Formats: sequence, C-alpha cells, structure tokens
Amino acid sequence: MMKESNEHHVSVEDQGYSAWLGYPPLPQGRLQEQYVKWCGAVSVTEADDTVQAALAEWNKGIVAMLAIQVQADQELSTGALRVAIGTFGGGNTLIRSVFKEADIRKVEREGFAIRTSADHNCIAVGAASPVGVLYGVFHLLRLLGTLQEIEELDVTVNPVNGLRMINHWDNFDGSVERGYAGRSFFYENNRFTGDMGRIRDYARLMSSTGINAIAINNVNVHALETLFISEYLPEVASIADVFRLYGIRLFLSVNFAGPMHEGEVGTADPLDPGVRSWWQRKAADIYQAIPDFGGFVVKADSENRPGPFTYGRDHADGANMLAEALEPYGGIVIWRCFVYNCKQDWRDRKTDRARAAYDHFKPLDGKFKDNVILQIKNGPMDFQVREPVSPLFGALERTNQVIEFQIAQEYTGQQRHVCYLVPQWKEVLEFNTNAKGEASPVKHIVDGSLWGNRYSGIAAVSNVGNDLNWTGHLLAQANLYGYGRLAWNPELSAEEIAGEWIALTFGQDPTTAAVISRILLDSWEIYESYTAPLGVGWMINPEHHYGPNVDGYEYSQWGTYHYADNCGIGVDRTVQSGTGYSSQYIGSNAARYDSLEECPDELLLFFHHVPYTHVLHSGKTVIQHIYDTHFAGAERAEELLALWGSLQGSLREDLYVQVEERLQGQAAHAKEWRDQINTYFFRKSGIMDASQRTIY
Ligand code: GCV
Repeated sequence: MMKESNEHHVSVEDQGYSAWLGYPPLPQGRLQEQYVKWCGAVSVTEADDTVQAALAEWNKGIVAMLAIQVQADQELSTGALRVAIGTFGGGNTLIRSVFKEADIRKVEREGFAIRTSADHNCIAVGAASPVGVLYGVFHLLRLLGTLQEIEELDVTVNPVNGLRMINHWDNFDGSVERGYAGRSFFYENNRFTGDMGRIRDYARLMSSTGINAIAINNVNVHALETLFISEYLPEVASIADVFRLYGIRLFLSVNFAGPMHEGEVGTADPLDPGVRSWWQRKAADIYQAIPDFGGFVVKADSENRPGPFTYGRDHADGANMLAEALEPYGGIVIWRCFVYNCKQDWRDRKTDRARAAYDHFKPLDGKFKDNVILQIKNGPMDFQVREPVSPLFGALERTNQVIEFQIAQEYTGQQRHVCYLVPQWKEVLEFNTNAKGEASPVKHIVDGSLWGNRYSGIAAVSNVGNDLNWTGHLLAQANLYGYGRLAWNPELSAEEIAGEWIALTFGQDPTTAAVISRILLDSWEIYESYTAPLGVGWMINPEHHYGPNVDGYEYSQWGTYHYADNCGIGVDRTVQSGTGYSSQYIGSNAARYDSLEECPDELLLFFHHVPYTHVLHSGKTVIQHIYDTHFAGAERAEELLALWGSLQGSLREDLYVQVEERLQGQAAHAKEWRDQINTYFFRKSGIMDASQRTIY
C-alpha cells in the first residue's frame, strides 16, 4: 500500500500513516554532526525478538533522520564511537562495562538507563528486560528527533504507572463504537482482518509512547465476540504474538453472561459453582494459547449489559469470581465502575446519575480480590468536555484502581474538531482529592503510591481506526501520542508533549512548531467555549452525539441534563436542596463545590441551579457568559484555520491539506453551535445580549 521514497524514507502517499515514527530528516548543523559522529554504528548481541525489534527501529530512525547507514559493531575498529543496546544480563560487554551494580539496581522491569561513556566510546542503552531496551531506544530516537544534546547523557527512566492501557471499542463486524477514524483494523465482517503489517505498525506506535496493555474488543460484547475466548482464540493469539514483540499484553473484554451464551450453563450467577468452573476452564484454554494474556475487561450492569445485579449479587461477587479464574496464571480483571441505570427517572431532582459510581462502589471498598482493578472514568458522568473529577478517587482506600480517559473524541468534536485533550487529563491528574491531606492528587492514586496498591495505572478509549492517518483528524494523533507519554510520566507538561509530537511528526522548524503548538494548546478551551458553558454537558444530538442539540441527549426522557427553564439553569447537586452529590468529595472540595459563592465558574452549572442573571466570579452574568463565549468561540475556531493557513508551503502537502479541510469544517460547525445555543437560551431567558449582536 505504501510507496517508499528513497530520499526521505517517508512514503510519498503517507498521509500521516507513519505518524510520530516517520523520522523526518534532521536539519544540518552542529547537533546533526554530533549525532552522525555517535550513531554511525550499533552494538547488539542479543537475538531476542524484542531487542531485535529495537535494533530495527534504531536503524530505521537513524537512516531516515541522518541519511546514513548504521554499521554493525563487528565492522568497526575498536576506538570507533557507537551505540550499544542490550539487557544488563544479555552478554554485551559494553553494556556490562558502562553500567555498574548500583546503576542496574535503579532500573525497574520496564525501565532503562542511557549513558554516554567517553571511556567506552559509546552511548549505552541498558535495561533489565528486552522491553526496557526497546523503550530506551525509542527514548534515544526521541532525543534526536527533538534535537537534544547526546554527548553527556546519563539518565535512568522508569515508567511512573504500572498499567498503561488502551481500550478498543472495536466490534467484530468492523464497526468501532464511538470510532471517528474509519473502521477497525482488527476485524471486518465478523472475521479477523489478518492485517498483521498494520497491527504491527500500531504496536510500534503504541510501544514508542510506553503503552503496555491493549484490550482489542468493545466493552459492549456482542454475541460473536463472546466467542473470542473460545472459537476465535487462535486468531486472538496471533495478535497477541505481535503485541508481545513490543511489550504489550493483550486483554479481552468479556461478556458477563458468557456461560449462558455458549449454552453450557443456564445461569451467569457468580456464586454458582457451574459458572465458576466454566470461567476457570476458559481461563485455562486462554493461557494455553496466550501464556502472557493480560486479563479481562468487564462492563457489567450498565447500559443494558448483563451483570451480577440480575442474581442479587454485588460487583465484588462478580469481579472476584472472574479474578479467581485468572489468578493461577497471573491475569487480572479490570472491572469498570461505569455502572448506572440509564432508565432512571430523575424528575424528583434527587436522583442523580453523577452519584452512581460512588454509590455503587464506595461500599465495596476492600472487598475485591488482589487481582481486580476498578476502572473509573475521569468524571462522574461520561467524558464530557468539562466535568469535575470522579469522587471515587480518594474514596477507595483498599482497592486497586485505574483511571479511564477517552482519547476518542466522542463529546469533544469527534475528531472533526481539533481538541487536544492532554491539558484536560493533566488537570484531572493534578486534582487534589484531600484523601490523605494536602498531597493526595489523583496522579498519586492512579500510580499506586498513595495507598500502596498492587496494581494501578491509566486506561483510555482508543481513537484509532483504519483511516490511513490512524485518527481521522491528523491533529488527533497528538492525543494518542500524548496519552501514552502522560501515562508513562504524568509530570510531563502538555506543552512538552505537544512539542515532542510536533517535532517528531512535522520536523524541527520553529515557526511551524509555534503555530501548531498554539493551535493544540488553545483547542480545548475553544471547543468548550462554543459547546459546553460553565460545566453544562450533553447538548448533543441523540445516538451519534455529534453536533448541537440543547435537549438532545438520548437519556433525556425525564427532562434535560441542564434543567434550563425560563428562570434559570444548572443542576442543583448541593446537600441542602439538591442531589447531595457534592458531599461525595472530601473536605474542602465538598465545601467548595457545595457553595454557590466558592464553586469555580467553569463548574458552576454542574453543581448549582441559578438564575440567568447570577453574576459569576468573572463579573459577567451567566446568560452574558453564554452569549460571549459562543461568539468568541466561533471566532476563535475561524482563527485556527487562519493560523493553519500560515503554514501552507512549509508543511508536507499531504499533511497540510487534510488538516485544512477539517479546520474549515470546524469553523463552520462552530457557528452552528453558537447559533443554536445562543438562540435557545435567548428564547428561554428572554434576556437580550448586552452587546446587541444578532442572535438567530
Ligand atoms: C461502550 C458512553 C458511550 C457508549 C459506551 C459507554 C461506556 O455511554 O456513549 O458508547 O459504550 O460510554 O463507556 O461503556
């Protein structure tokens, strides 16, 4: 499919396929000379497949960035400079000489150390495991791709989070639930595509950012996907074989009612001995086919999925039963906390979907087996443009947990609008839960350090499909890249991550970098400004969730999610007069959200019902804020297009054109959002815009 251009080793029809592993040629100059000096030769002694994959990546990167061929060690004179790659125990004498016992002790299983050693004429990339070697090589390539000095390197790098996971919502028929980048590259028409080239490239991309776990099928498991753990195991195993090369463990989403689907057991009751032994048999079969199988991801009792509630059991019963089956093999159960009753009637103004995860899982804290991890969405609702952090973070003291983000832009522009989500994720990770006083941010809960969990980490819903550029919108690649990097190290800033992605994707031109960085870093704020004022979400069309529709969300049969009427807007989640949701937070967080005076503007309407004339901290009334942000948001969306336009001629045409087209669509669509929202609230409130702009 890809045509190779010999000159740059970037395919001429690439369209973004190589993403951040395209290795654009580096500019001539001092650094490039430094790299040529050190990187002309490589020393590798291990035949291990993953170490060899690292070597292949190194050669590919060096050839493309520096336009030189990499010589093998044996062809060199003893004094020549080289890069040495290998595990500490792998027999490479350079690695053994450069790293002493004390250095080796600092490197964890997936970590690596890199040191430039003038004494040994080499840059040594050493690790405890082959995958650590691979991560180290990707790191060194990234240093070159972002023009860093390499003459005095001395770093030890370990991932901060244990589990760094991607969840696919791919269906066996080839569709992708909430997919905005084409169809699945794993399946089509209830068959495995067998497109191992693409799957391998995907694994390379993911591994280069540090991802180490991928669940390959939708959490909504349909009839045929239920058979992934039986009939289709050989095909699943062949994907696991590719992932393994890149340090990625394969997970499957399973159907809680699996035993009934296969007709062997008449119930899915987790306490039924027949059910327990059914899952144990399945686990044995799976590990026979995939010895390093990661485990199960489970969505139960949510949005019509089966679960333990049917049998009067709780979610600990359900999760523990599966965990017991996987335990002998080291497998884990990732049990989602996205459990709520989508048919609930909330007209009493006390019933509140936002409460659901906490209400279900807080009482179960400490009741889960050691190899169960609860997967908690970042907010209490569902990946809205703006939500508070889920109060379950901080509430579960004796339970393994991972946070779940959504890279797929279901509610954030569906990869037709640019919306760089790393700043949003950073905000969530930095949020102080107060669980153990001042220093209890979410990031220390999910990295396991606050409570000393056995398992912890970060998961996110994938945004890829079989579009040539993987993510539909080229700029949405920054979210995929950024997610992996942030999961590896949450201390990286959104700016740093954007800078890396831009350099690795487009090359090192500073003007280009400044423009794209600005587009990315402003984009969440811009998207929020024309779609989701002051914490109101869900103003989208039913089912597909794209485009403005103020009362549209499909579960709005009992009213709207914003409670707007002619007097006011917002959801009263206070303790005294509302749903009491604010009390699920700890200490000052609960007090701040509960207080009309102290609640931050951006979440005001999530926590309070107020008149349109309520004055915000910004000094504006709520209604004027709505008008102003929607006018400004649409204008700023138009400006994004102009900014991108300034890059015409300096970017590869195949990349330039596709983003331009998306930004044109965004600018037009932002106007539609502006007009629908402003008109709706003008008609509801009857209050004129202070600036007397036209509202249709
Ligand atoms: C996979 C939201 C989405 C659903 C998704 C669900 C979930 O409700 O709209 O498509 O289902 O979240 O996270 O399970």
